Amino acid sequence: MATKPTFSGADGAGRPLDLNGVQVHPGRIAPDEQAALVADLRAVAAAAPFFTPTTPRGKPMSVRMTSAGRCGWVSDRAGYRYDPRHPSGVDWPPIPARLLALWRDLLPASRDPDCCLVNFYTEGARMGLHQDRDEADLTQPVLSVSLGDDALFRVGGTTRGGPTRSVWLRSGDVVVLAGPGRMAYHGIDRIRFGTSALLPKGGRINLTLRIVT
Ligand code: MD6
Ligand code: FE
Repeated sequence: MATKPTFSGADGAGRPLDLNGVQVHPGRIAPDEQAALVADLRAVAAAAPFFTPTTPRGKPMSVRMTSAGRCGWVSDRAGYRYDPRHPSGVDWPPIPARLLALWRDLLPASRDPDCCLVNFYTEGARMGLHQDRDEADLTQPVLSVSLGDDALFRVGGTTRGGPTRSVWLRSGDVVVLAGPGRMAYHGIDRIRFGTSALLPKGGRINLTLRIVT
């Protein structure tokens, strides 16, 4: 059973929204800061180019990925894991300072993240319902930033198959998975391609900051 999607800002811009313990902060990042983040990410992608991960069964994922920080997320025939290097063998570039500042602002009690995953969605890309559980300490929060086109974000509970709620994430929205929401199932059902002018060729970028080690 899924309820009708709401808009992230439906409760009034800036007021956090709670979906099964998952916090959505609508419009947390101002437009000029979003543009600066995109410039930071161009530098990340120049050092560590986007690649198409494959599932352990060999199926290419619809999302392209890269990472920044001490480790990055990779997936191939050997399985899902964090790895200290990009598939090409180079180190991942550092996490942009602007993202560390955002993390410290929203999560002052946590130590700094050591990994930033960068997911790129073009038209038709999606991400199936999943839990974030590849990190060593599952009590540490995960923070995500949405940039570019609108995305339909679905959040369930901590078991698969239960009721879910959906919300449209827009450019500049921040999502925090912490406390009771840390192990909630979540995913992206679809992208509304061309809804944002932030990325010149359209699409959506999602950044997730985590403490992996
Ligand atoms: C996405 N987000 O927004 C997918 N994971 O493209 C995630 O998988 C996610 O938004 C952990 C914490 C926050 C998230
Ligand atoms: Fe996730």
